[in-house]
Amino acid sequence: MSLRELAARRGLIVGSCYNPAAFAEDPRYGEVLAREFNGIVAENHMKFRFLQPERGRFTFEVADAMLDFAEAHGMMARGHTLVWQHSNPDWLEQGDFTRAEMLEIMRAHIHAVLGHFRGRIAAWDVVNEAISDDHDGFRAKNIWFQRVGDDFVDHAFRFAHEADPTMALFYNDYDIEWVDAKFERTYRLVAGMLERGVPVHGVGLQYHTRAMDAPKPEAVLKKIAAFNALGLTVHLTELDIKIPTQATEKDYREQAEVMAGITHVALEAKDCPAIFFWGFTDKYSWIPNFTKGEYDHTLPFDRDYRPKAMYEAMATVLTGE
Ligand code: 9MR
Repeated sequence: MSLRELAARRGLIVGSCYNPAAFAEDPRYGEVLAREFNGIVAENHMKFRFLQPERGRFTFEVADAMLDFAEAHGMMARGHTLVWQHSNPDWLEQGDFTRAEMLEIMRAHIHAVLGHFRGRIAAWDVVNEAISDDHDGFRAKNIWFQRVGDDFVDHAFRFAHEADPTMALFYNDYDIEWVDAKFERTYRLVAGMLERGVPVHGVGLQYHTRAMDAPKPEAVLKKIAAFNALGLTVHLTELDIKIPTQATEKDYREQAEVMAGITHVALEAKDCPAIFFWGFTDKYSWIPNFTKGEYDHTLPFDRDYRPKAMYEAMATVLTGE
């Protein structure tokens, strides 16, 4: 049985990000993606610079083609991402805009994008990676924070809710599952939003992790329970599990154990119905490049689309054995 069949029987979505170049150049990519996964998210092509390369000119074609594929194969789609400090077009980065103009750009972008994809996407990462790693509050370098101020996140969620009141709206970030300070900052952010009546419905834990020091399942369960107690759902949104490029059998085994633990977390948590990998084949992972060759082999399939031990570990836990 495929991962998606096993997951569906447990009420879970198991998804992957989508790379249109890989899809175009390698027929096995689409075959395995459709066979094994019931969830999809654009790795890059729903980011601001791809959707609105010039002010007021929107390019939806690549994302639409991905959604056609998703619908043909009964896959749930996540939207990633509306407001972020990276992957913005030059006109936005370099433009000399006032606070009022920035808010109007944010509003117009969110309305156009949510309007265009209405009915085809189940959940949006409205704001991505806004929280600082080393101090309370937002990242100093974020253009939205710099030009709008502390309330930019509230505005983004309000615009998104206005544009599509049925949409599940997520705050998405890395290390929430791992670093206590980042979890606490995220918790304070979303709890504050709820107190202010800002429409937020979920938190995305990206879960870019390393096998050697992955967070303990019990600790992650506690963090998810805290968000669930606020009435928020949790998705694991960008999972990959790094092991050294020169990996040993032991590294693969350790990786499989981490994968089993994460699958248990999603099954046991009150409300954590989705695990999305950041890719599914090691052939197209961002990690080797990003870590300058130090880490690799982060995903359930190897470069020849052979399922690895971490795939089997997930399947076993989903089977309930
Ligand atoms: O994997 C993505 C890579 O191809 C892009 O160059 C990069 C910049 O847009 O974004 C990567 O995806 C990131 C995701 O959007 C947000 N969380 C971290 C991911 C890895 O950097």
